Amino acid sequence: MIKGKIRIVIGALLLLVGSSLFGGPSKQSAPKAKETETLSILVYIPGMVAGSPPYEQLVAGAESFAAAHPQVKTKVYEAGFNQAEWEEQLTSLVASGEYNLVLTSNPSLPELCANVAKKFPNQKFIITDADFSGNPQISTYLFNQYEQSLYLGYLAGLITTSAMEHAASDKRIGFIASQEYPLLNNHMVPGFLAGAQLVDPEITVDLRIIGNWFDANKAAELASSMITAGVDVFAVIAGGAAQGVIKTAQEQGAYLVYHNVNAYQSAPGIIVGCGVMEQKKLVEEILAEVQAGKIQYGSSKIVGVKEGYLDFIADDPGYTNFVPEEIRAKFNAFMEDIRAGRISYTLPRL
Ligand code: RBF
Repeated sequence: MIKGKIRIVIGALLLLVGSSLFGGPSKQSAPKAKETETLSILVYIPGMVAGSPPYEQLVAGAESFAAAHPQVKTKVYEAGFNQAEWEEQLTSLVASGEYNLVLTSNPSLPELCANVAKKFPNQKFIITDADFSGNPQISTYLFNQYEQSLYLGYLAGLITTSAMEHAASDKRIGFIASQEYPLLNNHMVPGFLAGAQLVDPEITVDLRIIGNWFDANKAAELASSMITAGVDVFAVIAGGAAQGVIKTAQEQGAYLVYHNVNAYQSAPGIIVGCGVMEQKKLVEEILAEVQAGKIQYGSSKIVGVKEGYLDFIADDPGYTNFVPEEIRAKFNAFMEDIRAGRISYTLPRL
């Protein structure tokens, strides 16, 4: 008994000594030099923040990091929806020389940043939701959207073949997107179809393009004509325009499975499955690495479910109250297989 206690005390002492030796919390340890330097970050939003979950989370991550680190300053710049102006806007912001780092997010940004980088060889760029390597000024992080689309497609497949209230008999699910780009065409739509076809190979995906990231009326019209054509479950990647799809689904009776964010409460019984993309967490971690001087430029990293940056929200009443037990059991088992790496697939090239 006493021997046991002595062991515990010695163990605790060793832990204390160890933690101060190996950089654990200790009153004497001075902050690392890097952490006292000012870090000025331009959070460059290619669009508008409101209504776009990836951008809302990008800003939230940068601002929460800055709030916890007084020497970190952030400036959020909303570039708006005219993509033809983005490069010029970014060039003049970088030309001010005010920012140590440009932090931005979307798959079209690497080429644009590479062009700006050529003119400003000391400027560093971090781009999430993008895949680009080989430029020593740029670091990228890609969410595995094939994987998220695969499991949301599997849920859509279970629903479209079910007896749920709004399920139709056509085995047709829908994907409404703002514009076509490689991540959408090569990862998200194929993943969504592949997931649904794991349930039933006869399921097809009806893909429609809005043409911009803000027109909710156009999105609503597309959704309406798709429902008439037999679509009963939608995925939507459309920023603020997604509201039009949600409204039409509520009015005419159809379901949505939602990428990236918990949206159950905005349409209970209609939005019946939500994925999550941990962009806020990723940004906080990246900025900690930047500040510690550990960030690798020139490289690209892909993150998904296994790494803890994508998942599905299965404990929300928007899911548990509206999706029948039988479907949830099948879907939850599939999600477990995804988490454990038991679902094999080849990630298509972008
Ligand atoms: N997603 C949004 O939520 N809002 C946007 O305004 C937006 N604009 C985009 C513009 C371009 C040119 C591209 C390629 C993607 C855009 N995305 C936008 C998509 C976003 O970056 C991401 O790929 C999807 O949301 C899937 O996670």
